[in-house]
Amino acid sequence: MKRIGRIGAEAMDQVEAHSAANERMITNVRGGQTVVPPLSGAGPPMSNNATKPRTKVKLKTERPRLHKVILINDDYTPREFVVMVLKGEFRMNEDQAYRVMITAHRRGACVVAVYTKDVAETKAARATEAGCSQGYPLLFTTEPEE
Ligand code: TYC
Repeated sequence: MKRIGRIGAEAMDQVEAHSAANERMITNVRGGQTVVPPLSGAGPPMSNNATKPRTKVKLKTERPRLHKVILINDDYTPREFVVMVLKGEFRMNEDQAYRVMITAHRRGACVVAVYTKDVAETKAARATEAGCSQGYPLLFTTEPEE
């Protein structure tokens, strides 16, 4: 009985020690990190460094990359038709549409506008189809902006 009692007491000490540590751990869980703070004597009084995350997490929200719609010149599509398509698909007035058309005509290509990838591709496809449906080789392409 006496022997059993002594072993029992040791076992109880161990249980005490473990549960005390567990309790300290459980009460110090912060942001997924479990930190057991020093029991005493380390650091200035009331400093809570051990429970604070050591690194700041800066959340970055990146804006979606924009894509250019580019008008390509050709020798067949009538100027007025290009202007009409630009006005219809890209919300341009006569003046803006004419400038874009004449720039593509003179230089070979002209950036029409920038949009998110989806919108750019849809508008380029619709505008190209508008020419195609009338038998013109009018072409709008897209490419990501740097
Ligand atoms: N070059 C064409 C012409 O002279 C007009 C035109 C301009 C066609 C721009 C396409 O992207 C274009 N009729």
